[in-house]
Amino acid sequence: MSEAGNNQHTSITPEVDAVVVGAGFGGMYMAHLLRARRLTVQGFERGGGVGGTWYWNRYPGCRCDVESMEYSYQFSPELQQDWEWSERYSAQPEILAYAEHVAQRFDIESMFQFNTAVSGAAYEDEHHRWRVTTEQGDEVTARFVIMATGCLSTANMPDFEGVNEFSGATYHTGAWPHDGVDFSGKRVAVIGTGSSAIQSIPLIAQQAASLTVFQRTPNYSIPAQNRPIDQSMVADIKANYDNFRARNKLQQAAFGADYPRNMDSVLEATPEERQRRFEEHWNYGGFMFMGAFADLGLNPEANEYAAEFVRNKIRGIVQDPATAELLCPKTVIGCKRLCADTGYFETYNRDNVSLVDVSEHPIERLTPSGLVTNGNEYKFDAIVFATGFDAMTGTLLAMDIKGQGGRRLTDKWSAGPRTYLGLMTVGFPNLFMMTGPGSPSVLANMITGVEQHADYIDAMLAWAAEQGITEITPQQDAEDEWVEVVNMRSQATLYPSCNSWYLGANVPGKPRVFMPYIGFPDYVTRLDEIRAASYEGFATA
Ligand code: N01
Repeated sequence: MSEAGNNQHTSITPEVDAVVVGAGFGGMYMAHLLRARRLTVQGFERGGGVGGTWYWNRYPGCRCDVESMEYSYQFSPELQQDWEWSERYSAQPEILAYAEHVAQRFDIESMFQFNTAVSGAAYEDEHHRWRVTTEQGDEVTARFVIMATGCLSTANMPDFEGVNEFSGATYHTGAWPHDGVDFSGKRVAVIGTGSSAIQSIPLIAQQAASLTVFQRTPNYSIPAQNRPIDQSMVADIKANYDNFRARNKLQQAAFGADYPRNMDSVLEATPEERQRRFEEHWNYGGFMFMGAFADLGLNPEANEYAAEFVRNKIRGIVQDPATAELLCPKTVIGCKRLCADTGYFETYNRDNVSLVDVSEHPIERLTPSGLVTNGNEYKFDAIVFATGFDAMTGTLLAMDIKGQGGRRLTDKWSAGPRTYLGLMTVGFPNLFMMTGPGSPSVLANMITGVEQHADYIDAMLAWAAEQGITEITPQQDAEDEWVEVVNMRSQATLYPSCNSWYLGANVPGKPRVFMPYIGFPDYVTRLDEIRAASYEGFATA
């Protein structure tokens, strides 16, 4: 169905077995599985169509930096064989087209009501059911609620003074206009230098009269080395896709099994070998730069070799030495999410592009004609907020979720999210989160992650039905222990050493807690053990 076809506010089923919130890759597959088991499903989706993150993020240059042959569903061998990707890394329109194809092929849209944002969910203790309400005034009761609401789905909009005074156009990369934006002849500002900025800046610069980038923290970026997909590689993978998937699931991040990766220490390599290896991985492109040596993510001394290699690349690319130095990150490489780009640093050699450092003098306010930092006013026709997301918890906490005894999720998580397995939280029975905080989620291939979660939840509900169970909730000690495990795994890495969104550090006032679980294979093993032990750590009624 086209997006226009989804704009009708259709009638909903008032009492169902399961409500699924979100029609991104997670919600689509979850709803498909539940229906196959003959459960009644009511889906709600805030957007006008399927695709989740790929529905909203339509900014120029938006593409996935997990390779196309890996960033796709694996539940249907036929789908896997039929779909053709055109580039090594797929661009947003192609991924959205894939999501729409899946929705049509498996008749998924009929289960969802679109343009409908869930505003609250309250657990009714006496009936063991959830009452789910929407901003549009719908009300549904369900035994189970599955929050497939995405990890990066609530925009982080800085609360600048005068934010509504600017008379030009403003955009957030995560809510880009569907018809695109024509920046021709315009003076444009981009605020932020994360992945979204790094992908969009080169293209905005080609179109705009002038582009000024406001940078608070520089970021490491490796050339994506994107290109048309290699058809012989596609044929090889398709000839044995199951084996390819299985090997990828054994990787820490559930992708990259065939990428070059080395198991030795950079500290033991000669200077020539270090340089050669880093060059090789830079030329390979993208995330796998960090596979040049085994200890880059673990040891600060080792990490500094990789960091300095990238800084030297920036110094070699960017002609103005002062700009180059401003673009050189000082933090640990890989601590914030590594970016992959096409011509990002080169863009600063253009005459129409300038960089303003706001690390010491933050943006003070917006004015009718632009913005002010360090006492200077910069004038623009358009401002792009590439300022990221209230990650992992933002969307869940924006809904009014009330569990047993009317306890609010916002109160329970006031000092940071607490879950068992990133799937459930004590006091909120029968409410599941897909790729919730405490699961590998954003540190793994997201489509592999949502499929694993959907399969797990589906199996758990089938088991509950067989056992005559109507209520499932984690046990307190199991949740406490899991929170510790997630925390300890992050402490063994360099992740806690910088202000990343993994820690909630990008949102003023958000508790500083490392949210994802590091290591997809260990996670899957642990969940399989728990299932084999009749869902150990869960209480049932
Ligand atoms: O957001 P970000 P993003 N004043 O949070 C700055 C995924 N993704 O949308 O670093 C000035 O990374 C902020 O500065 P600082 C991917 O997981 C994937 O770019 O906090 N600046 C930062 O520079 C990614 O990591 C893909 O100091 C302010 C920027 O805004 C995640 O989404 C593509 C500010 C935000 O960067 C988020 O990426 C795109 C302020 N008040 C995204 N507030 C691919 O797969 C914030 N900033 C390719």
